Order: sequence, then C-alpha cells, then structure tokens
Amino acid sequence: MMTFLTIVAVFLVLFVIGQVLGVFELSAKLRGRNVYDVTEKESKVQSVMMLVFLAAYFTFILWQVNKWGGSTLPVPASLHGVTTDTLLSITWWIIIPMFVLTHILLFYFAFKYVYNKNRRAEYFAHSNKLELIWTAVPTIVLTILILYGLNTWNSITTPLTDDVDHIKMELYAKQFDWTARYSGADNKLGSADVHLIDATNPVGLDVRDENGNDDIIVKGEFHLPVNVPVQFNFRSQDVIHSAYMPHFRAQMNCVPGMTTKFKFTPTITTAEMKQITKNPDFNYVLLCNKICGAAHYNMQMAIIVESQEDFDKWLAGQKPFKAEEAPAMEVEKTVVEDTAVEAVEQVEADKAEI
Ligand SMILES: [Cu+2]
Repeated sequence: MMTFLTIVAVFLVLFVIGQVLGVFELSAKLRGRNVYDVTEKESKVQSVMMLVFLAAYFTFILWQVNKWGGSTLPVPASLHGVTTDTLLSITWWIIIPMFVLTHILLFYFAFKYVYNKNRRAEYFAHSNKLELIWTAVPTIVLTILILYGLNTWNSITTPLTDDVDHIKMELYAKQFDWTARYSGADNKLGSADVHLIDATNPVGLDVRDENGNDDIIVKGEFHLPVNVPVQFNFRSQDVIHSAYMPHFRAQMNCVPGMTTKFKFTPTITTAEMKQITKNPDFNYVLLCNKICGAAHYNMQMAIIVESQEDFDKWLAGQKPFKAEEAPAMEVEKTVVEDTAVEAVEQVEADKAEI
C-alpha cells in the first residue's frame, strides 16, 4: 500500500511540475515572447547548474564509497582469487581516472563554452593525428586487458588432471537447497541420473556404478582442507542455479541436463578468516546466484575450511552413501537396493524406447 501511495505521489508531483511549466509558457506567450528562444541569462544559469551538478554528482559518489566501501569482500581465500582481484584492481585503476577526467571535462566545458553572442566557434572538421590517438590508445589498453583476462579465465577453468593431487566433489542444486557429494577413497564420483532420485537417493546415484559405493553425501555444510585443490562438478535437478562462493571468488552455473566444472584451492582456514575479518561469527558460504524461485534467497550452505587433519577427521565421521542403509536395517537395505536397481532398469528401458 505504501509503495502504491509513493508511486501515486511521484506521479502527482510530476503532473504539478508539468502544469507549472505550462503556466510559464502561457505567460511568456501573453508577453509576446517566443517560448523556444533561450535568453543569455537562462544559458548562464544552466551553465552554472552544470558545475553544481558536477559537484553534487562526485559528492554523492564519495558518500557511497564511504558508506558502502567497507562492505566489500575480505581478502581472497583462494589461490586464483588473488589473480582475479589483481585483474579487477587494474581495471579499476584504468576506469576510475578516465571516469573522473571525462566527467569533469564534460560538465566544465558546458560551463566554459556557454553561449556568448560575441564568440565565434572555430571550424575544425578533421585531424588524422587525433583520430589515430583516440583509436589506438583504447585499442591497445583493451587488448592487453582482454588477453590478460582470457588467460586468467582459461587457467582458472581448465579442469584438474589426475596427476595433480586433488579432491573431486560435486555440488548438487535443487529448489531450494544444496547437496555436496565427495568422491570418497577412490576419488571417483559415481555416475548419477536425475531419474533415479527418490527419498533415499537425493542426487540420483546409479547403484550399479561401483565408483559411487564410497561416495559421501552431506547436507547443511561441507568441509574443505586448506591448500588442497578441489575440482567441483555442478549439476542441477530442476532449473538453472548458480553456485557462488564469493570469498573464494568462485561462481559457476548449475544447468539441468549437464555437468559444469570449476576448481579452486582454498588458502585461508575459517579460523584464520575469523581473525582477518575480526568477526567471530564469520563463515564461508555457498550461495545461489541465480534468481531460481521463491526461496532462492535462502539457498545456501556453510563451507568450513580447516587443516588436512581436521578435514580427515570430519570426513571419517561421514557415512558413505550405500552404508546409510546400515546392516541393522538389512531387510530395508535390500528393498531399497532392489527398488534402486528397478529404477535404473526402468530408466534404461525408457531411454531405449526414446
Ligand atoms: Cu537457486
């Protein structure tokens, strides 16, 4: 209701301004003056307004930097994050001086070269030298930036190969939560299919694939050892989500029907980051960065970065997927597995029909 009233109020104010301007035009006409003629005095007022706007504009920008500048992300907590932050800083250092300079010139020139009936504009049609300078300089600067950016992007997104010691894991997205899956001792993720998802199989693991036997599925939070590269696979069950881990400068879309990849090496533990940010409640977080539905805002998972020792301890306390239907529930386990195998067969049959 408040929003509606605000919109109505804004429209009314605009309407009143329009009417007042109409009155001015009418009174000018009555005095026999052409309303489209701009007097020298009016031009002068406008030129001074340009300077006032310039000052107000930069004051507003500085106020924003002062107010929100402290809300930016802390130091990058991943190896590649340092490079992407450097790339961003270089871009800022080029853009900000250009932005300030061009805006000062834009508004100052409007003030300085205000209409003056005694001044004649100089006729200046073309200069090859100037054309060359303002084409070549931006071209060289942008080419360097783009090449540096592409090179950085390629080195970040190239998947890790098996000759590098790393952890392989999956982040599975669905409306509206995340599930993490570790590849277990064999460091191989078992294959999975969305058609196999049921109450006991949240990511649709194919029980016939032995690589999946030791896969560990966790919810709520997932842990990573510090200074160990992690290769993430991303999948989505329903719509496009985006796995966003801002403190690690990592983001990748999760697209239904395909597996996307991203890798990074965490370099700062959660405990260290609590000290760096002077925030005892600090926690790394995985967020969804695509507006994917009503509860999108709440689609998050905590990430704990710790020493290899603590990580191993934590992982040892998690049960592999197949062991979740523990021996004590032998009968139920058989039923669950039979159902799962039937589901796999059904999916295969469906595929064959298609
Ligand atoms: Cu989402």
